[in-house]
Amino acid sequence: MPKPDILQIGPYPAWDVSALEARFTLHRSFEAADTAAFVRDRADRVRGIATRGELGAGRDLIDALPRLEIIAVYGVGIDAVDLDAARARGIRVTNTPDVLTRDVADFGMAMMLAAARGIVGGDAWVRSGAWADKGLFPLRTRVHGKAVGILGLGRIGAEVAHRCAAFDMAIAYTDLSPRDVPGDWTFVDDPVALAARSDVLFVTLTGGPATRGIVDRRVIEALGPSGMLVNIARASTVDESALLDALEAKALGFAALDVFQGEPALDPRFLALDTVLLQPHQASGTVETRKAMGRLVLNNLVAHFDGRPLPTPVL
Ligand code: 8YV
Repeated sequence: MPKPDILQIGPYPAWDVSALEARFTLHRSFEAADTAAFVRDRADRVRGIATRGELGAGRDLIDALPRLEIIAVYGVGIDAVDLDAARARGIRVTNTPDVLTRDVADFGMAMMLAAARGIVGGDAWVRSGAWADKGLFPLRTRVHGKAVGILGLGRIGAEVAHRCAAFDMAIAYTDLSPRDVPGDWTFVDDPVALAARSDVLFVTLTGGPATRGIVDRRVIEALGPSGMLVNIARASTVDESALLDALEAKALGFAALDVFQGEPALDPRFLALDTVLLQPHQASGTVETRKAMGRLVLNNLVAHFDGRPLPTPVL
């Protein structure tokens, strides 16, 4: 049996590439000088797409592949996949839920702690000699005991909330409806009201049209000059120009961000601010989790082409 042809549209670690190549013929479109021509040349063969959460698969790509059967996403977010286009053609879609949840939550906590306590600036203070030259590092803000708001109490949001509980933070959350949670977690049905009562607001929403721009100017202003926004979800959930305006005007205290519109080419206005912590979309980026994500991509593709049930189907 010939190996099925898979279009790989973003980079994976070497261990995933070799595991995939043992079962499939990989066509690495992200390395091609002319991506459209590369895809066109293989359109009559490609039966699967292996993609990444932030890259997904848009309608143009799906339409360009008449033999496409499955899209395997290396990531939990499927907002960049055109699900309508896939559904209309009966194309299966898989993602990598659960395996990354706790790493993403850990990273959100690390961002909050680093931002509040000036960990990155403190390191620079030591390395630059400022400690010896200028003296003590400026005082920063406490985390424990503060009020945290969790915008989106899904798997990742709940893990963030449990971690915040261990830091004695008062927990409130907004979701479509109240969830089955510990008795001292408060449901707040409006994001503006959630932001107004929070010192730290975590964005843990799924991406996509339903959550686009939920963190708007009103939410950001309600969080206020001493508030901190932590986004470990998708940039689309935040009105980024309102966020930049508020940071520049000091109407928002701080933003710790792992995701950006148009990433990796983020808005240069971010770089001029000292009230941001900027991270390269790496919340799930541990060897352990990425290996588990890669295994799920492989296992979903293999199951599909073997005619077995998919381990983690979306469609
Ligand atoms: C990954 C993500 O960094 O899971 C997601 O949706 O955005 C991240 O975990 C990304 O998918 C890797 O491509």
